[in-house]
Amino acid sequence: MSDAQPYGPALSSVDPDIARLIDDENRREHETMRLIASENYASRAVMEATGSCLTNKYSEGYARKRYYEGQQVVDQVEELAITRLRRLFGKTAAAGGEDDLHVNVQPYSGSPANLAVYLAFCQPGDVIMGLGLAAGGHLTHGHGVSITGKYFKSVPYGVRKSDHRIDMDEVRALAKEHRPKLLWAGTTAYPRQLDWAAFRSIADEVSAVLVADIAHISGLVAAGVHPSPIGIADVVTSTTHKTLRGPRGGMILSKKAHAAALDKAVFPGLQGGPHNHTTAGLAVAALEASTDAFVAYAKQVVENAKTLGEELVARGFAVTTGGTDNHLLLVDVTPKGIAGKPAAQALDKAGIVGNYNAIPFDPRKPFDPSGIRVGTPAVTSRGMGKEEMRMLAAWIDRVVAAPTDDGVLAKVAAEVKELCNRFPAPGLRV
Ligand code: DSN
Repeated sequence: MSDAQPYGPALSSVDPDIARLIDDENRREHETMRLIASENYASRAVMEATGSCLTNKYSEGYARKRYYEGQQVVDQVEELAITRLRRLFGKTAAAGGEDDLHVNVQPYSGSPANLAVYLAFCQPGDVIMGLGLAAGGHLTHGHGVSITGKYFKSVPYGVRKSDHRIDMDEVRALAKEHRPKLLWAGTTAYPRQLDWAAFRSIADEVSAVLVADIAHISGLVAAGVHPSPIGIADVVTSTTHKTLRGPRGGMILSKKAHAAALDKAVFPGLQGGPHNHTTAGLAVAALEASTDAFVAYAKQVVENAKTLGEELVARGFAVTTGGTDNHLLLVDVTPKGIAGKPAAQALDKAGIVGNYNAIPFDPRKPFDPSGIRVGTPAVTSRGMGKEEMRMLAAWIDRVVAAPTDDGVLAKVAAEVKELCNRFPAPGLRV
């Protein structure tokens, strides 16, 4: 069956334009150092599952309780994904293990997963708290431009000016003053570990629901490289495609007491039919993440980020908090006489793809900030290590020193491509 050719004409003959664009993207992903901290390379196995006939099936409801017939196979796919994720994350639990772990694999991505949490626990106007976007938080943790900042009363907490770390004393003081219904613990641009126990005790003091959003670090948590909030937070949300290296999707893991409310919030509260092809890809990713090879990968992600940080600091860059405990670095490039946006744009031309990013207390505007965010999940998936991180830091240094010199950018791009040719990326056609 798996050796059979798909029935019907190939994409390249039906739609040569899209086929060509996919080829172009395949080439771009192969030839560049991908440093966007939220990106990765899903394996060929994950992509095969994601690009399968499961995309054809509607399955509103949950396994064994659907609103459409024909669920003989899809129920098994969803149950297998859940079983694997409960095992994977259950073993990281501080308490309760997999026995007190409920998993919903249906959220379309991280933002819908987070919206489902609001729907399950909050009423419009309720107070919620999360790390402010400018300090490294996520839009859906209450930012003003997000529905979560419009429908709820958002009280953001920040990081300390002295060391750019989350100020748990401030979190406690704000929580006691504002009595949030929900307390978010989660980040998108924060290079340090989160203290789940400290968040738990603050949530308990004010009777808040504690939600850990581990979208960026779920692969590190699964591998035991970052402390786990499972068994500590009431609810844990995540995307599935970042360090976890699965398909583009979302999931919610919670204590069993919250299972019914969260399931109801995802469907029928927020979504229609689940994306079964994504669920299958997630099941494959959970299997892959349960291997020793994945644990070694996750350790190397952190090692690579540390090495890259040290090498950048040695070259005169300012790295917020002085380094990293996880997969990313927030780098203030202004000491090198350049702002974040032109630096990121010049690096992109040189085949080094990150994103410009505000640093905490950034004196510059969000569209033209002081920093860049770089992460090591994708380059580590290619098998790159310490030596390649040293080369990367040297290239970054050369590029920011000559951001408008097309000759320098082209030379670095050629060297980057040469290195990338030696490290084929999972899932890509070579
Ligand atoms: N867009 C993701 C990131 O880059 O961090 C967060 O959702």
